[in-house]
Amino acid sequence: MTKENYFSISTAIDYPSEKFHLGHGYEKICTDVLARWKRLQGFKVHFSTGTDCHGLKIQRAAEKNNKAPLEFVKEISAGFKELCKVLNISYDDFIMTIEDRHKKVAQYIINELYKKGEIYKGIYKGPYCVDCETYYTEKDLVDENCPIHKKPVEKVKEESYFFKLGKYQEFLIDYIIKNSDCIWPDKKRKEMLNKLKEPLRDLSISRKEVKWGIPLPFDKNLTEFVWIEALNNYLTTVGYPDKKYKDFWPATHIIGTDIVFHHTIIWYSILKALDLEIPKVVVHGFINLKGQKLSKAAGIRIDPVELAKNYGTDALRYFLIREIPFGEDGDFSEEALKNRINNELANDLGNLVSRVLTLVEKNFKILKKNELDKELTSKLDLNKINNFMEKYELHNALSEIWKFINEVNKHINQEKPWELKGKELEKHLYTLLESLRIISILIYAFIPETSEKINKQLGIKLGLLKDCKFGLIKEYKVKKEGVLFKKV
Ligand code: ME8
Repeated sequence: MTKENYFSISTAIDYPSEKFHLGHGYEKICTDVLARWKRLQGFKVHFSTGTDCHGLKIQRAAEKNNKAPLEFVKEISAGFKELCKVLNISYDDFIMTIEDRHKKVAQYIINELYKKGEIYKGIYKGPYCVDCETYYTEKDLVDENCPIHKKPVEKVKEESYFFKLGKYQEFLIDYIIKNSDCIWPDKKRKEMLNKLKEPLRDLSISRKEVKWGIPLPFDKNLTEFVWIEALNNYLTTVGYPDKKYKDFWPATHIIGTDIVFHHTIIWYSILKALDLEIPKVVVHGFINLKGQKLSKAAGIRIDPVELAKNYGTDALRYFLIREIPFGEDGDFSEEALKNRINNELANDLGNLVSRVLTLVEKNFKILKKNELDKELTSKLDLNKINNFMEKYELHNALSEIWKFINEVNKHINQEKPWELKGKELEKHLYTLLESLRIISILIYAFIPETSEKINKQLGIKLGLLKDCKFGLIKEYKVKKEGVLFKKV
């Protein structure tokens, strides 16, 4: 395999300061869909996720729970791992930043920057929001509060090391203008270019008072600022600085709207300073509940594990991707979830599979390859689906797949195969089985368990996207099993 066949994708690493919520689940599902789609395209994929274990926010959360930070982050991180399992997230690496491999990489990177003269010592004075683990200027504040959390900030004044972020202003503007697809969606790219109209300040990268962190290799009394350390996780998981990291670098980072600055302006500058390639940053929207931000403090929390247990993992995955246009904020509603399960999953897809398999089982032990019904096969527009996926329009890709599912349903209603006999029936049913096989490939990235169930009933193995051609299977021996989706 050449480098062109490798693809690396990551989610943000979550703060294990409290239990996960639906927003975390949503990000993992979107990333999983993209990772599985790349595998279907034949890529060798590296997909990483994990938890961001250090810093003041975690240190305080552990104290509040009367736990040592290490014990605390291990416990909460186990919950995030369980979340991945329940949501059927096909990650290759789950990193916790307390691991030795990460400590080594983080210390190596900051030391390289120090040796290159990118870091100097000074005094940091200014507001800091612990919830965001972010330094602000007085100008950033809204009514003296953090612009994101709307809570009072802390005033920090301490000896600190600084990364020469300001020096990268021109590079960033030039890079982000020239690489029009480095940040998706484009409105986020423009937002970052707008931020770059203001002069960038150098960035404090160490904390004196925070003991729960990775010590600076060149000044062991200080710990590394958690954001800089956390961003390094993306290099840890691909094995940097060992040469083999190059196969999987640069990665594509999937993140939420609140951390674009960190992943572009800060991360791009660090990578440039290290002479490393710049990753692509893909930004999804936020999930709200009745227009309100999910927040434990305000009692607005939706548990994705509970939803998956009540409605099924695939139903939840399908709903989130289909309902919320990727890149936009969206509202969660249980009513809308139920509607989509009943109509699109149980009726459109579930009934289709059940109808076709019943007809085949009733009429044939083995159904051999046959002439195709061109009227139906011409209804599938693979290019359109592929193009939507390339443009990160996941909701439109799903909707286009469903268009085909409904074309197949319509075709059955019109042709009434239960009235056909002999050659005509064989031709008709073979085309229907081939349609189900292709549908099972196309839905795999979104609802993998359902795809596997369909394949099992068809008596075949899951194919790749290149197998989405009608007429590939020589003979079918189907075995119908229970319903795919129960109505709710
Ligand atoms: O930001 N809807 O961790 P985090 C959708 N540790 N996505 C949401 C969301 C919501 N309601 N709430 C949060 C951090 N997210 C850092 C990342 S990466 C080097 C360090 C997303 O636990 C959020 O945008 O606060 C982020 O991408 C991810 O969940 C983790 O958020």
